[in-house]
Amino acid sequence: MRLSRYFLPVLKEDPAEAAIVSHRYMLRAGMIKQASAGIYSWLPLGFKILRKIENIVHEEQQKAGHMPMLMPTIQSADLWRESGRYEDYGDEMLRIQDRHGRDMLYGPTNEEQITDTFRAHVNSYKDLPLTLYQIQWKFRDERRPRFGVMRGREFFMKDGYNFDLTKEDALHAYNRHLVTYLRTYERLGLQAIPMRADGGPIGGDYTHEFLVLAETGESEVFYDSEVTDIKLGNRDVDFDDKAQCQEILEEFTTRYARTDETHDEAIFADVPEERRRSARGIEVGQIFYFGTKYSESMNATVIDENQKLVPVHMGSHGIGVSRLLGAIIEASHDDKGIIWPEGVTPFHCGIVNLKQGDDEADAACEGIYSALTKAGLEPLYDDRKERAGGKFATMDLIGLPWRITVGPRGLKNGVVELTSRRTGESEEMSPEAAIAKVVEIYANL
Ligand code: 5CA
Repeated sequence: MRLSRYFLPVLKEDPAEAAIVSHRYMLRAGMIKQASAGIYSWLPLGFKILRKIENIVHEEQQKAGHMPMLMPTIQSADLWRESGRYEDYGDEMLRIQDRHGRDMLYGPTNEEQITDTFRAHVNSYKDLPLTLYQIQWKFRDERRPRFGVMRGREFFMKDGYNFDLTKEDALHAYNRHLVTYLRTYERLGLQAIPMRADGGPIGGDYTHEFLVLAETGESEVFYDSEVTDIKLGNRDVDFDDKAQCQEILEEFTTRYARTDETHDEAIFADVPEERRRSARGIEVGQIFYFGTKYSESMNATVIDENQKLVPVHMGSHGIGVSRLLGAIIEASHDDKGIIWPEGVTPFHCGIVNLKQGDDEADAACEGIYSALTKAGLEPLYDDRKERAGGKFATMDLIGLPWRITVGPRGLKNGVVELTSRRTGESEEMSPEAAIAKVVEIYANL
């Protein structure tokens, strides 16, 4: 992409309404535009990152055998009356009437809708286990939408639902989700710690939230500092192996880590004092096992091996996909702007031409641009007739992890400059060497 043709409405000034850094940078970098309180348009740069995160979420779900589908955003109130949640959900639910006076709602989550799909098509234990998921917009009429995409009213969520014959199988589905979530967050360059939490309006008392530690987080959390040393890494996981998934769950959840909803001072006191931490965190996901809560009220039953009709065991599992953009920025930025991890960066490498219009500099930039493109990467070439300072400021703000700077002076010596956004370190090398290095960085991801 050439910046001269891209829609990147960068703001020079800090927007007054943005109280935290991620919101400020998302507005300044032209990623989002507020449409109304807690509701945003996603401009090309923001949309590109949203799609990248979405793709990583899809990949990790499908590795575990979970099947993507898509449900509507507008749901019938009658389904929610069956489960009893139509009244229970309260003011967060956006209630709508259609032209025939029928009660509808904009889905804040989809347990009822998926249970209705399940009961229409599945009757036998032979069709289990089954895990379906979607990535779809949700609406919750939050009392205090704030911090941009962090607490939106309209937001993008991955929501997955498992259907199992037994509690044991459903807990295996829970463990599978825990493992896929850990992997997903690690690929996004985040450490998200699973913590015991509260079921809230979804229900169930067995639930973990995934928290990214950040001062601006909305949740108060308490944990044993040892939990921050554990990584999933690239270990091989067999998602059919119940014992292995259970072991991973235990590895990540045995040490004390709880949100304030379930925090227990007496148990926390058993953690050695030097490892006791309290901090703030951003909730980027939550997994639930709630047994037969929905299947009983909505008659989602199957015939078991003994020809007996039994309600299925269920859980639901959510990732805040749009919130993740904010969480990544909170975890990865400096005073000049965003620093995208390589796994989600909107463009792989920036190319800055210090003297647009200089034949040699233009030709070198074009050469780098086409070589990176041919290697399957997406560079962003700042080909505007701007001053170098302005070009650097834009690149730093939008946070591409790598930048190649090309100018007539360097070219005289046969070199360009390759700069890491994270460390700020620059290295001079031939254009070919810079291209090869960038290609190698992404090949190793
Ligand atoms: N049905 C379950 C799991 S599919 C569910 O709705 N869980 S949830 O309520 O915990 O939401 C899942 C994730 O969505 C949360 O962990 C959070 O990361 C994200 N989320 C929730 N509310 C908002 C909001 N107002 N703005 C942005 N993201 C949100």
